[in-house]
Amino acid sequence: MSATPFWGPDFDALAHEDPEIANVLLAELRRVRSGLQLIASENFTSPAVLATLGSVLSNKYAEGYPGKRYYGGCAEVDIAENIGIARAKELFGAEHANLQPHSGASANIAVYGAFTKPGDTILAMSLPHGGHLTHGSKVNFSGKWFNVISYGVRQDTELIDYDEVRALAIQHKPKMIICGATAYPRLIDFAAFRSIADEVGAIMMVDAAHFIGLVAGKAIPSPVPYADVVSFTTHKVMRGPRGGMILCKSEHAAAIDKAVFPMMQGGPLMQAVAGKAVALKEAASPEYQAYAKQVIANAQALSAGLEAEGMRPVSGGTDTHLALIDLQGIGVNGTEAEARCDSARITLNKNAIPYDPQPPAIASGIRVGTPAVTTQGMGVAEMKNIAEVIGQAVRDTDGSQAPQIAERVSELTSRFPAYPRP
Ligand code: DSN
Repeated sequence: MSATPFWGPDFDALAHEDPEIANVLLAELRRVRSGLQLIASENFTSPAVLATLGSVLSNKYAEGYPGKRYYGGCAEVDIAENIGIARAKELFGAEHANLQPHSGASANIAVYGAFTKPGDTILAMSLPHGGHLTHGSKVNFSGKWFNVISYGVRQDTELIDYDEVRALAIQHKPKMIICGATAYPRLIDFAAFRSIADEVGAIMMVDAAHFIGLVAGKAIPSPVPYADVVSFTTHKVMRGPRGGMILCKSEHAAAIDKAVFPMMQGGPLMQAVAGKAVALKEAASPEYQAYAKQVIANAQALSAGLEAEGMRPVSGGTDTHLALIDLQGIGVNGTEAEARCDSARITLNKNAIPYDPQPPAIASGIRVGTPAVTTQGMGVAEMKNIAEVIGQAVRDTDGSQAPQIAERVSELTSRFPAYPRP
């Protein structure tokens, strides 16, 4: 299909009209091309997805749902949203899909809105053990408006303590039980959560933001058959636009749709809804399935490589796209490690580890993820190199090694460029 007369992303127009912001775009492109992006929640979305995000769909108000909008002129965006909904249901085997949440946090607020009211009891994983802000943190709406009971991981295994989850559920009778995490490297036993939820009559919500891309690629088991509702973001392993999505059983469809709009949001971002549709098509391909498997193989190789460098993987390794690394054994904290890696153009984040003696702003660990480097085409051999350069960087107390480490990083990124030039 011809690109003309398409009115799409026009960098020259931006550079002419607003060189300051154009320079930010260029500098960010240079940054990601010249360094290693190991933030577990980031990825490089495809040019096709980027094209939808920079399109005229950004202009359209479309409050409501396809065929039931509060604005005229929605015929074209209806097509995009209907295609996206159909693709989501097909890819995940879901009974209902809502593509409108602006983000993962927005999706979660909508789930709370559909199933609970302020003051209700919620059972969710604690943030210091790998949960998420919206799972009951005191500084978040969830912790302020709900009676949150938290479960965590066992100190000896660093795995979710399902006995504790069950005991807390029986004791507190939560309205909703949430599973899903941001810094838990292992698979979650959805059948166990279903059984606990059934035992106490709770709604089972899975926040699958981190791992839904691995589910889409059929690389790990799906929560969809077990959960009442599954919320997630579309920009992590899934490689779509920044945004949220919700899947649920048919019986909850009306409640979820009403909670997303009009309870929690107004007009959807139709450029993002269309971008989600594109990403869902990409995620249904055999190439994406191979990618999802490689993401895990790479995370396992990176985790093992970091262990060989003297850093301890929490829970002994990973089944997913991320590893949580305890740095206490090498006498470095998470903040120091993050800054030292940054100086060598390795981007990762400090992260609390379970039972962390340090406050979250310092943290004893780092979290590394492989979605972005795998999109660049790197494999297990490169993960060994990356583990070595991280090992060098975190011990580089005075920054004297940074240029030499950055040189090794450049060697890798030049062989596997992000957004290669055509
Ligand atoms: N902030 C995201 C992450 O990095 O895991 C989760 O929302």
